[in-house]
Amino acid sequence: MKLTGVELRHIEMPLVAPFRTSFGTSTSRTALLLRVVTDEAEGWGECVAMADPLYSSEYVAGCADVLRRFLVPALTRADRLDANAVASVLAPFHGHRMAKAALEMGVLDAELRAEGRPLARELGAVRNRVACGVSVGIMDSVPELLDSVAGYLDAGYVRVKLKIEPGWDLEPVRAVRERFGDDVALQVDANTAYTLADAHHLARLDAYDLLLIEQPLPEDDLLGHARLAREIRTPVCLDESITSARAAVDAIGLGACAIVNIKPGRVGGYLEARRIHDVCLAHKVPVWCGGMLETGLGRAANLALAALPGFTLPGDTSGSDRYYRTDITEPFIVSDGHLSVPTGPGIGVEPLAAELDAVTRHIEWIDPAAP
Ligand code: OSB
Ligand code: MG
Repeated sequence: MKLTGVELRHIEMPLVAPFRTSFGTSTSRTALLLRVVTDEAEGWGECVAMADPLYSSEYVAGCADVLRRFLVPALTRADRLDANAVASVLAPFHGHRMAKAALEMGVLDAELRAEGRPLARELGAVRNRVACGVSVGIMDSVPELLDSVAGYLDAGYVRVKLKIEPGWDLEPVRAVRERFGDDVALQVDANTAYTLADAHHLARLDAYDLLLIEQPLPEDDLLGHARLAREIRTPVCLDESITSARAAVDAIGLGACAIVNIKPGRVGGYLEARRIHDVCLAHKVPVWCGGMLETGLGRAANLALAALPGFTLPGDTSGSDRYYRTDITEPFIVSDGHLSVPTGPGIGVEPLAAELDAVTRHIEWIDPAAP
């Protein structure tokens, strides 16, 4: 396969409700989509970076820059391109995992479409549907949170994740337990908002029988997580810290986590995500698929990944209507608490032309022949 060029689409999609985390509030999703054009087929990639570098160091405009300046030109110079080679061709460029993941996703989708093979089968899926959890943002008040959680439970979500930060942790967790009972599968995500000095405070969450606490401490603080894990009973799960399969092995070896959230964008792509799955399975560490408020394109690919055998916990991949009034693909609809894994070639879905155009702010053709 030979790369002909890449169309970068800068999109903006309004969220159905503001989404607040410990690092900020989003009212719309700004993202980059890549239409990867090869001599054999076209594929779609979605870049999960957000408009601002608040979740991690990457951000939309930075991803667009590194893609047009370095990543796409490097791939274009490779004359026999396949998805398995993308990461090694891009390896000389440090970091920029979300940008690399988007490009690899597009190449993988093109290659699989050319061969008529579904991504789920390629990755090693063992399920045709995936259990859905939902990530619930920080709210202005507890009653507002309870209304929101009630709606998601009514919609069939099988697991609830509450975003927490200092000042919004014990109280919302206690209220959700009191209102909905001990049977609700409940977990929390701090997005790095605490320090080890908060260990005593976080130990008070032990009373609520949570499935896990996600990323309480800074991204680079593996030792801190290992120490915290010895002071609390709630299992520690890492998100931001797990940037590669090597980071996962280190974190598990240090006792920094008992569970891993796998996000393909954060780790440089679906192929590295599968390697993380494999090492976690070998260490008997359960994994689940995280989310980055993806469009239907990223959602389709995440479902393929979440169908692998080690994904034994419900993930954050929710139905389209939890995020967007109108998705850019046929909407994903939660049924009986599950989403179906796409079965068509590649990621198995296509953008709907009118819906895609309606959210497109800018289109840029990265011409590999340009100097
Ligand atoms: O930390 O898991 C996170 C969304 C954006 C950035 C980071 C995170 C999240 C979520 C929502 O929790 C996941 C989703 O529903 O896509
Ligand atoms: Mg998280």
